[in-house]
Amino acid sequence: MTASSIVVQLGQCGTQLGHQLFETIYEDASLCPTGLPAFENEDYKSTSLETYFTETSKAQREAKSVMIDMEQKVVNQALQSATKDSNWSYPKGSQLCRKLGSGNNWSYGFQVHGPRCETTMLDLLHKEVEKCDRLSGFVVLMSLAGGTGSGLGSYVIQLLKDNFPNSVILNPTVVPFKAGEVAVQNYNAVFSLSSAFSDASGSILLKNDHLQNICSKSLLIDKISLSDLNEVASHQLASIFQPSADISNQTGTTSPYGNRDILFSIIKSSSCHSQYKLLNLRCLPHLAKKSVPFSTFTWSGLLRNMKQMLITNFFIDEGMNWQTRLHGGLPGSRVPFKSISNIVVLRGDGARTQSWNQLQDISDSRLYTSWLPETDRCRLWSVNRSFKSYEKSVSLLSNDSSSIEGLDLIVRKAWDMFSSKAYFHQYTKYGLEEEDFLNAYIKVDNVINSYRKLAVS
Ligand SMILES: Nc1nc2c(ncn2[C@@H]2O[C@H](COP(=O)(O)OP(=O)(O)OP(=O)(O)O)[C@@H](O)[C@H]2O)c(=O)[nH]1
Ligand SMILES: [Mg+2]
Repeated sequence: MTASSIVVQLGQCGTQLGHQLFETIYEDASLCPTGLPAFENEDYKSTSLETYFTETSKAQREAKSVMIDMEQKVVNQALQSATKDSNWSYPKGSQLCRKLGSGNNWSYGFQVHGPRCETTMLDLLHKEVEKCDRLSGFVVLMSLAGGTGSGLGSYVIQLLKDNFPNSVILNPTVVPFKAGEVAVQNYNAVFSLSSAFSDASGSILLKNDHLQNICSKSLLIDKISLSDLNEVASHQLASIFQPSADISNQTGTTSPYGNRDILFSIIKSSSCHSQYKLLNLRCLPHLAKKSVPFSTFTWSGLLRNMKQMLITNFFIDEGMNWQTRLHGGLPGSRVPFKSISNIVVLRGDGARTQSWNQLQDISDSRLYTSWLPETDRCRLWSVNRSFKSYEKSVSLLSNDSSSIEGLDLIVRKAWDMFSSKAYFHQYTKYGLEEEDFLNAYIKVDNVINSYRKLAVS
């Protein structure tokens, strides 16, 4: 039986990104690609829709969603857009709004809105869970920088852990632009990361800087909007969330969509555990819509570029240093980090007949820490169905240390502010204490250091 995933959309960013994610999943599920047997396509469609949508008594689809923002505007926009433009809708009464946001203050979201909204939030979550015959877990979407998504989001993740202890909590979270729009974004990010490291099963970091780079360099968009960033992020998330089969140990003779408990499969195959829960997502190709019909790709070409993105720590296949090699590269072009695990997802014609030796070094033992058994390091998931309009695509979900420099910068900036007690009172006035700041720093720092040690393991 297919296990359901409930998407919890928090704050402006989580609400908007979640809306786009449902759109992307629904759109992809509804396509009828040529060259695929009709029964396989039907199976793909029903597996996808059963995971993320409930079928109503009128045979319509409702997103498995709980939407929480303390301001109404963005939630209303999402509800209206689903009514007007989509073939699916949100469940009635599965949204929670108040009159006032959290003013970009994690402390307000966590300490004030959290306890006030706890009963209602739990009610909404239980109601959605009761609709599922079998639950895989929760996808909690939010940004690290604001107040509601980050603060109330941390509170919700804690609630989920306490109330649904056997469910996966996957936390794709948007990392703010480095240049930053919000003075206190680094405080908020440290508190939310610390909470996610304690209570979530895994966090996928979606960096606004990377999303913007893809929009400008690969999709050739001139004036980039938040909705452009969300399209890229949703495309990437859906590329791992949509049905596929793990063919790591066989040659593809079993059910084409073996991963029927997708969140569990992601967490298990990423080898997430207490100090290692940071996941990075890369996807190829990203192309301007008008170029898609004129582009052809080979599996070996896509995998070669993906491998180079991995070892050069790039999130786009342009401007990489091709001198960086796993072995025998130029001096100074050493691969800078190690992975705990990688999931490679292939979608498109011939994907199920690809095998390990075509993975182009992504499974090379030099990329991995030595303490994890070889069989747990790299998984190959595939499906012979094109994804959205791409005839072939490759995604890579890595549990690796490639994000720690960026996180370290966030921690150092937050620490500098803390040392001079900048904006400190805005947090303490809602009940946080100096010790809470220190504990959050220590938690995030410990995780960064654990990943750093991988490089020498
Ligand atoms: N990718 C992406 N980033 C967004 C979006 N909306 C906001 N952000 C980013 O999220 C951060 C601000 O968080 P918001 O989600 O707006 O804040 P909030 O959770 O609503 O919290 P409050 O408004 O303080 O109550 C900034 O880093 C923005 O760049 C979005 O739709 N997509
Ligand atoms: Mg807001």
